Amino acid sequence: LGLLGDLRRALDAGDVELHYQPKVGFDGHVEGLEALVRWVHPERGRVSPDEFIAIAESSGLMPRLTEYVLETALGQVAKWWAMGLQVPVAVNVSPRDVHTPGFAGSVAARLARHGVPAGALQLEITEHVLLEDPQRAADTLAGLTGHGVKMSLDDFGTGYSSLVHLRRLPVSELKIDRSFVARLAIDNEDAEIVRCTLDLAHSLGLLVVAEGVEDDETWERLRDLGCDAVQGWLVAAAMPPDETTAWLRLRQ
Ligand code: G
Ligand code: G
Ligand code: MN
Ligand code: NA
Repeated sequence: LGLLGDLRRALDAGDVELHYQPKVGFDGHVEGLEALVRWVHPERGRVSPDEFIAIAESSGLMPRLTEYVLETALGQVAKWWAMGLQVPVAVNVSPRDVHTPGFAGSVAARLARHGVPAGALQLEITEHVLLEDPQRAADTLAGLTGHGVKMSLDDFGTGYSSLVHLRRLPVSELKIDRSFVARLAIDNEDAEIVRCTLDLAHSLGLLVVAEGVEDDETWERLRDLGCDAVQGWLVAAAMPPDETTAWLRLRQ
């Protein structure tokens, strides 16, 4: 209970940070960055996003958190674009956000206010977005892509998406969940799941990002399987904004 009030106050005070984790192609090209929220509680220290996001979801604070993350990320994107570091930034949004009336319009208004082109923003959604009201979700996603915002399907493989749903959704990227990527090099079944997911996604014209790549062998297997990009500690963990700026400069 105390944690909810503390989180609300931290959002009001601007004490919640965003770190940024790169997505890179196999030639080293930076495809984008994912914003990941970080909160250091004054007494408890670092609180896991899994913990406080669950609290925000169940308490109705999620819209406020998403608004905060979008504002902070777009402010940062505007700075990077002004510096010539023109890399798209992905923001995670919850299923609840996508079902909030007016969400697509509010994102478009925020982009305009920050003077950021829509192509600089990507939104990552999980398959769970489809559970509640698939038609409403599809309508909101169509609204967002209509404004030029790119959609990415996160944690793929952990939910209940059928091929039918995937085909109907206006997403341009699919992220294979790290639970399948982690043991790819040693587990034949996981390797087969990744191979099939790549086939499916490519046949639908989607770009595929593998999450949680930690070693060279996994990187090589993914490259050989025709994966498009990777994200993981092998490349970089999520970094604070200044460190991300330095990292991007080195890559240019
Ligand atoms: O690195 P990590 O511990 O950051 O993230 C844990 C989980 O929290 C992941 O499932 C990630 O997608 C989610 N997450 C991180 N940042 C955000 C955010 O800003 N919004 C939402 N909705 N989820 C986030
Ligand atoms: O659900 P989502 O994919 O948004 O979650 C991203 C989470 O995965 C974040 O918590 C991030 O810190 C974590 N993560 C990113 N790269 C790696 C990695 O290479 N290994 C592991 N174990 N976790 C990672
Ligand atoms: Mn994500
Ligand atoms: Na994710």
